[in-house]
Amino acid sequence: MMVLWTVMTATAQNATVNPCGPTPNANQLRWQDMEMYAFIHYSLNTYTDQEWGFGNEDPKLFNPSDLDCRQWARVCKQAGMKGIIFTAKHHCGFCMWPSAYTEYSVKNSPWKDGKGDVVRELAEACREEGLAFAVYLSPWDRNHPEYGRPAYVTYFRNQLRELLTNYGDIFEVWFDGANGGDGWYGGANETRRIDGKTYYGWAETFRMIRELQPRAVIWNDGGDRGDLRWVGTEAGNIGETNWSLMPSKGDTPYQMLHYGVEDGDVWCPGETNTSIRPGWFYHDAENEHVKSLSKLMDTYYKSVGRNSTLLLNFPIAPNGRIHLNDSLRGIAFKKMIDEVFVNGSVEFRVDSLEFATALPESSGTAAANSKFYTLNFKQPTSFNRFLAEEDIAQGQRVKKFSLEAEVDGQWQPLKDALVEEGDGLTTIGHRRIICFPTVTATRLRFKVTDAKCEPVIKRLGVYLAPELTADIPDSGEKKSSALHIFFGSRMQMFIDWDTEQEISAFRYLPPQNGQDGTITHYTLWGSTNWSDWTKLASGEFSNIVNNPIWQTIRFAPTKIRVLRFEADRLANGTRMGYGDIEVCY
Ligand code: FUL
Repeated sequence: MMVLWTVMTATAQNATVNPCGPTPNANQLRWQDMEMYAFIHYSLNTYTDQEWGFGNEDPKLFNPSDLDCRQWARVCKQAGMKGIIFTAKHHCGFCMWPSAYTEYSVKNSPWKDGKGDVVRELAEACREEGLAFAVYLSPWDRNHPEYGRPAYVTYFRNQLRELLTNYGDIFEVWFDGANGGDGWYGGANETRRIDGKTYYGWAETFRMIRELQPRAVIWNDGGDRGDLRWVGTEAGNIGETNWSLMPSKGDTPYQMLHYGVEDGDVWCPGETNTSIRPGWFYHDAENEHVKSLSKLMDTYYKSVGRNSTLLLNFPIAPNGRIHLNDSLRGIAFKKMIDEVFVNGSVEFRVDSLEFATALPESSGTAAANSKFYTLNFKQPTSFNRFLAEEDIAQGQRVKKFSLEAEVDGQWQPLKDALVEEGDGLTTIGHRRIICFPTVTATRLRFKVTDAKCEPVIKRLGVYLAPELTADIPDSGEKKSSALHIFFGSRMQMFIDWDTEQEISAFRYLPPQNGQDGTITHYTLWGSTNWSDWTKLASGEFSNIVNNPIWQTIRFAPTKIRVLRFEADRLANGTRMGYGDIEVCY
């Protein structure tokens, strides 16, 4: 009897719950529509070649020769970014604005004789360029003596109040979840552990943000649920099944962050954050590793194309500007997005059928929760991208769909080529983009086969994206990952192929974290059979220790199946090392 009562009570309560699931609020809708916005990482780390400062770095190191926030804003705008989130304070605690609550800020740097304020300059530059502005304020502070104690939380909120009152509208507040433990902490030089969920008193901090910046969204992964969530990785992708829902309480393991939760009880969409280069901060050694256009497009499809926003980081170089390699690549990225989604747009006429009969009998889904669209092309038309958007103001309703192209009178199923398992045709949300090899078809069928309740499809699109050719410099990932490399001895490396290759150059990047294993003198051999070896080149890598950049050895094009690279002399250490290797064909 008791059990029955409980069930009945639950049903009665559920009757008031929206069967289509939670919906976004106005701030979340506005934020989602921004689609892409930039992160800017800039701090003392830029001058110490670090990713995380310890908190004892000298403020005098901050002295850019040419700091130009307008250049940042212009580059970001041309790269298609709708706003900028700035690291006002990173983990090292150094404040990029002259906070009244600490001496550890730009006011004690030589830049502008201590009278400068990077946050102000950037907020103004964003306003001039029509970009939204936002702040990253690291909760972890490796400089502050009181970190870990209640006094620091007051300090943190005081700083937040400065940022939220003195710099105009803020569209997002970003609280990094990292709490590494050790730090300088006013000279204590110790490890301090806190509980990220309870220490910072998020509820009170959120209340303050709502009061001071009622239109801002809150990013948080360290405690109370914010308005949006991290996606569990900084690699630049979110799950192909990405629900903008989360449980309102409890821990958020990777699976939840990456895929969202279909039955979550709060709207908490994913924001995909990644950097245009390997690190978040600028490092000279990464100038050749700015992500390729194909990598950036892949990131776009795996973030914006998967119901997420993209937060793309541009680090600032020591001179105070975005490096040319990053700005050119960022601008090329936006051009390529337009090339696909503006110039590559394919015309069609759509027939929509809210069908009962057309439903596959096996689906078992209520007809009202299914929809069936046929996209008709005037003549056989080539395309390789499909886009669908739900009206998320009414919730994220679609669970599953199918796609079929009519090629030479035959219907062929299409699948998402960017997923490894299954067809990837799950959930839509704000925007879903499906990539597949080019097909030439007369019609395309899009069926919503399962949904929480009646799907509300806002937009459909079909596009022909250009092939990204190999001559677009690829970096971000190691070039050597495409090679089969193994060592014959401490001073001898082999690279072999299944078939003969005509090669014309060999490139060597020395180890980037110190000199150990850096080769100063080399000999390069080639063979087609492992027994007869031809010397391709030998010589010296000049100045490689002081300037450990890519070295290129060119020679007459030669057909080989195996390459032998010998270290004749090392700068340091007893074993040859490398940062990366490339072979040019
Ligand atoms: C991480 C931080 O530790 C990195 O330094 C960077 O700021 C990134 C955006 O978030 O958790």
